[in-house]
Amino acid sequence: MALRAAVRNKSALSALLSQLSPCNSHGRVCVTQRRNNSTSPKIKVDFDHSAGVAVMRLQSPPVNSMSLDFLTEFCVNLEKLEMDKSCRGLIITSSQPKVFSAGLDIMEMYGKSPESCEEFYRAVQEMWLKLYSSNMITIAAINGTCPAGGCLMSLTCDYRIMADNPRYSIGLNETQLGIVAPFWFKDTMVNTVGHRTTEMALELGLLYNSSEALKIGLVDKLVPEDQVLTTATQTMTKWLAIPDHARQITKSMMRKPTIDKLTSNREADIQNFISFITKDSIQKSLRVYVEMLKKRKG
Ligand code: CO8
Repeated sequence: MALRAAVRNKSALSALLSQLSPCNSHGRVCVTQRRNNSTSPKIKVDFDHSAGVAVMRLQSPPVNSMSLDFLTEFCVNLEKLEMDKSCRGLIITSSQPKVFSAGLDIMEMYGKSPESCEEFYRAVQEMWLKLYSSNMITIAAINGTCPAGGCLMSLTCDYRIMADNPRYSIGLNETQLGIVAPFWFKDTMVNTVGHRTTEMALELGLLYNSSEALKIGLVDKLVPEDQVLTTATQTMTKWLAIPDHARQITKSMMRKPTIDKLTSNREADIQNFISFITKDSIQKSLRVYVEMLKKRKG
């Protein structure tokens, strides 16, 4: 609960951040949370002080689905790095085999009260607002499949490197679940690949394999899977060579209108989500999709 309150409240956030402890040796700092329960952290951050670059590993088995706890932990860690002026770059990758992130945790949207839906959706907005407006250089090292919310998280970064593997897919596939990508998901994709490609991709809920994703500019580079992280580190060096203030102002100039659009419509967007997701027909679509996932497994 403290984590969740922290995302909503700045002073609670500062108190919580002060509990985050540096550990480890060799000049690297591993930021983990001192938690009162036994749940293992869903996010692991290694901050290399000498390079000024942090690597954030998504480690929420089995598929890094973004639950409320996951998103809250993500935001707290991001805020901590953002406040540390020595951290200039952030690489986001997955510790789970074959999956970067399965997107939003569907179970947070299925059979939940309007209050729970609100808390969850607010956390999704918060993740996007924090990451899209980050002063850090952000690189997604996509080492697995990356649908829906996972795709959004990577699109929100400055640069995307994906494993060259035809079995890995990426895209905003919401319509396949019978749901609609929020306008700021759509805007983030439009800002990356343009209007026409986004229109078709979103209407059809397309998931692209890695080479298709490169072709439409959904990702910037493909490399063999075992080189995703090293390539992200090398790419980071290139971006670090640009003076921070000039790059940050430019990033803000490019992204501010999109960010302002959500900031000024945030409450209406939440109400819209609640009334949509709690509809019987939408709940039925989610149930069918979850059953399909389970059947496919068997
Ligand atoms: N949320 C919750 N549980 C999930 C999710 C998810 N997104 N994805 C998978 N799981 C569960 C599975 O049901 C399964 O559970 P169990 O073990 O209990 O049967 C377990 O995770 C493992 O899944 P798989 O066996 O399917 O694992 P695979 O390695 O075979 O496949 C995939 C991994 C490809 C990621 C596959 O799980 C998959 O396709 N998942 C669904 C991905 C998806 O469609 N996500 C969309 C989520 S919606 C979203 O992100 C944006 C919503 C925007 C808001 C809308 C406003 C209206």
